[in-house]
Amino acid sequence: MFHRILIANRGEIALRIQRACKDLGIETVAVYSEADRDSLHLRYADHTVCIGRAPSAESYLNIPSIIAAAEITDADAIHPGYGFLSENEHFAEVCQSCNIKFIGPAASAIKECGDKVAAKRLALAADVPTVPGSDGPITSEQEALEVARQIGFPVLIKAAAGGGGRGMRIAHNEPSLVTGYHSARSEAETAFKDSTVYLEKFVEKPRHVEIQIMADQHGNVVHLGERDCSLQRRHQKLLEESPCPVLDPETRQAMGEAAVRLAKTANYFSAGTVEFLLDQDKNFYFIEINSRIQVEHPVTEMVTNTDLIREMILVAAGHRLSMSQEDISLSGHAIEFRINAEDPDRNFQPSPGLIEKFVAPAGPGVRWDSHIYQGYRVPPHYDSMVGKLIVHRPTRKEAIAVAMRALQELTTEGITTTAGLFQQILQHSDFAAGEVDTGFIDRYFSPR
Ligand code: MV4
Repeated sequence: MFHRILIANRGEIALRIQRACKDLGIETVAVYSEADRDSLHLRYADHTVCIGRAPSAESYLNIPSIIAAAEITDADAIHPGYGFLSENEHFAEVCQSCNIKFIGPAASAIKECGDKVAAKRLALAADVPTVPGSDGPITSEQEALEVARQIGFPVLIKAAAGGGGRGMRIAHNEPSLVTGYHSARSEAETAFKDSTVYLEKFVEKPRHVEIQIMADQHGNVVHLGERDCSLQRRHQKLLEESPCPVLDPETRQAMGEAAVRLAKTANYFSAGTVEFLLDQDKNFYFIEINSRIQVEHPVTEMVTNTDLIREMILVAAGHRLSMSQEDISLSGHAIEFRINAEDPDRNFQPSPGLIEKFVAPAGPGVRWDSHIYQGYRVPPHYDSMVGKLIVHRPTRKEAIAVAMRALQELTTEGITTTAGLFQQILQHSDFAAGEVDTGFIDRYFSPR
């Protein structure tokens, strides 16, 4: 087993990984930027190393600094968390060549998942349903028009290096397809230095349902049910829940098995997420694989009674999965609320600053994953998430009731958060009925 793990991240996930390390009896190294000197994850770490200035590019994305920190402190593994270097195949390779275990999938798997066209080919090879479309890169206006005539409008033009909605264009007719083809390519070239695009039929009002998988280095793969992440604003998830309120057991099993087939075809190990679109007729289509632990992993931990970070560490050390598919069952309903330091009444403008008064939510059915405390100053340099409230109860209705109570308990004076918005959402009749698709927030909660 590892002796000492360096956590190449900040905020709540740095703390979450540190807790898993402590529970396993593994020492931790916290790295931090100059803006994070007062961060909670430093206080509990066995070793701390400053890796650079406030901007991420000079600290949490600075590969030489992070590797040097691992070498100085004699860490034998690095957990990247989510964001930052977590899906950087080059970083995974550098770790390997420095004899430091990267706690995540193989660099080759990160690369394959990062290329949406390659990932879609994998899905086709694994007999996993995909959205009708080009099944490969589109290289000319002519080709785009031919595919669109075959599958019918509306279509989506997507960047192969994209994900999270960047470099995406919708086209309802041939002229807008030609325009969209060129603008998607140039946006992708600017954003990713890769102008490769592909084409898909546009699925109307889909739900975003993703399957959590976990795999070891001995070929064992399990799925841990789904998360419904349909409640998003501009491709930013606001809340996630498990199970999906509208998924029947047969579809759940079919999606789970599809995700496992895909992971096996890719020789994937570690934690991963297979994203699907669920259409209004309950058909599911593969869209992307995320080769990292995700922000929303706690909802899966709550309903499956597992510790995914612990499992990731064990699997990276070469252990076999601690569970088989038969051991995994879903119990109750969990919802996660991303508490962001943002003002929903000012177009979600960031609201960093000093937290003058803080009280954490607690009590039955409540989990609070956060790095903030009274007197902490939320720095303006990073993403605005200051905590995750996770509720878990036997039924969705009870989970919503506990969430209302917990959101009222949460006190963060000095900064504005999204907690108030969630109280409004929870009272919406469509949400209570589980009737949300990816357009819900823009329909009801965005200023026009
Ligand atoms: C789609 C789609 C409809 N049809 N693909 C957005 C980000 C990326 N992960 C995939 N996305 C979508 N792909 C087809 N063929 C609609 C979306 C989409 C979306 C997906 C999940 C959650 C929120 C969304 C908001 C807008 C569009």
